[in-house]
Amino acid sequence: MTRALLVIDVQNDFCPGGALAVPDGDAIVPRINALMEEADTVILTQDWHPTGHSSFASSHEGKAPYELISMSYGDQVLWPDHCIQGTEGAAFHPDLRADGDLIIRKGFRAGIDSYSAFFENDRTTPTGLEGYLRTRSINALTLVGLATDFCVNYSAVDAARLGFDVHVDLSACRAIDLDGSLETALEGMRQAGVQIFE
Ligand code: VGL
Ligand code: ZN
Repeated sequence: MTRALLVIDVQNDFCPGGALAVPDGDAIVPRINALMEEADTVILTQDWHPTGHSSFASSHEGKAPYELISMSYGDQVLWPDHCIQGTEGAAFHPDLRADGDLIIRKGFRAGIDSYSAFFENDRTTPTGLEGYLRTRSINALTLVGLATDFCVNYSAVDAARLGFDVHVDLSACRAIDLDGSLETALEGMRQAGVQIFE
């Protein structure tokens, strides 16, 4: 098996002090750095939104962050403005050894969000990551990063559906946990065949 490490969205806006801070989000950085040192291939993702992105509550009259709206591609949680292209909030955490082999940016189309590293939230528009992995004969992935219940979850489930052998290392993940979303995510990942390590 040829395994790669997939580091999801370890960006300032998801860390304490950021626009969409995940509790304890920065605590995973040392562990991820150690995992990177051992990995043969490291892929990082970066949430990368234009201003006025449709996943921002501020783009919808009368809507507040964490409300749900219905988009053409399905339900969408509305978020505070975050990870705007080129801003400090969108940069990797300064202590992260962000020297991976590939950086995938996602969520850059104004009208659609992209939690997964593989597909936008319509679950069909590809990011190109699958092709990258296949052409390099990578068939196994270990996922770490932020947030467990959103971007890690969607990426892990898509990877498992695409036939990759998928591990999620929870010691190097942190969750947002909106209304039980962490439990739902863990259950969904297990059902998709993802192996979860505490
Ligand atoms: C994420 C919410 C909005 C994530 C990204 O990285 O989990 N969550 N954008
Ligand atoms: Zn986002």
